[in-house]
Amino acid sequence: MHQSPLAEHVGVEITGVQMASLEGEALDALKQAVYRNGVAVLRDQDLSPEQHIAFAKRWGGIDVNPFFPTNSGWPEIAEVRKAESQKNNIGGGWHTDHSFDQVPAMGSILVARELPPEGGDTLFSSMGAAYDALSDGLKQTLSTLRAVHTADHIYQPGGYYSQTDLAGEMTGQELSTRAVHPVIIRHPVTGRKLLYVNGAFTTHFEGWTRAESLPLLKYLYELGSRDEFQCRVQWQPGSVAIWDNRATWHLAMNDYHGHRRVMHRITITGEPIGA
Ligand SMILES: O=C(O)CCC(=O)C(=O)O
Ligand SMILES: [Fe+2]
Repeated sequence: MHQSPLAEHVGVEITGVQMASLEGEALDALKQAVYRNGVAVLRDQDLSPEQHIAFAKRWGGIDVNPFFPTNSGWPEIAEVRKAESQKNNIGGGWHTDHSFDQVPAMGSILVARELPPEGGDTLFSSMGAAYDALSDGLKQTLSTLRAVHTADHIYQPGGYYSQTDLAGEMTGQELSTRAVHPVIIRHPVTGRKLLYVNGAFTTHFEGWTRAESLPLLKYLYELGSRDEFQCRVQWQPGSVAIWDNRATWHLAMNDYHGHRRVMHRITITGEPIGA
């Protein structure tokens, strides 16, 4: 297995690996690469949906996302799709998946299925680097805070995603999501300290009003999205990205209007997170 960094703080490209047959020590090495680099990109994988599911099961449990269309034909696979006629995309703002769950998903395995002729890259940002860049004073203050996360404003009828491909799935759905997490968490495997708020799902600090929380949250959202903490994944047919939701944010670029893009996502079960 050969690893080469995608950027200074986040992302690694891995070659010399076929995921379909990966197990044992080689699988453990790939897991470590994901935990330490936040996201790993593997090229030329030619993974069938069945192999995608089997790989995810070898990694750990699968979280089936109740919000996404499962019209890929496999209930374990969420189809992340933008049609030619759509304007908004899924994941178009900086976020980390499932932070609104009290035990958030570990991460996802995203397989490129249909790509636009150009564009449609995915950006990742390092929450370890964002934490490290804080002053000692702000680190200290944030270490005493917890934040509330919800997805109700996004997934409920009339929410932001009603303009994406998820719309049909969401109609009439009564969903309420809420979790409270420390603002600074420790990575459950590496022990690295990480900033754990995100602009999509974190609404306020526990015990603070939203108005009081917003200025500081906005500062943290700006910090976390600085160019120097990012890497860019350019998809090719056969590309697969595996990311860690605790260690990174991600953003799907929405710069290919008029073209279709289809990705297959499997979300891997996580473990309790804490300070
Ligand atoms: O389509 C992408 O590149 C990523 C979309 C996203 O946010 C996700 O699958 O979690
Ligand atoms: Fe996402």
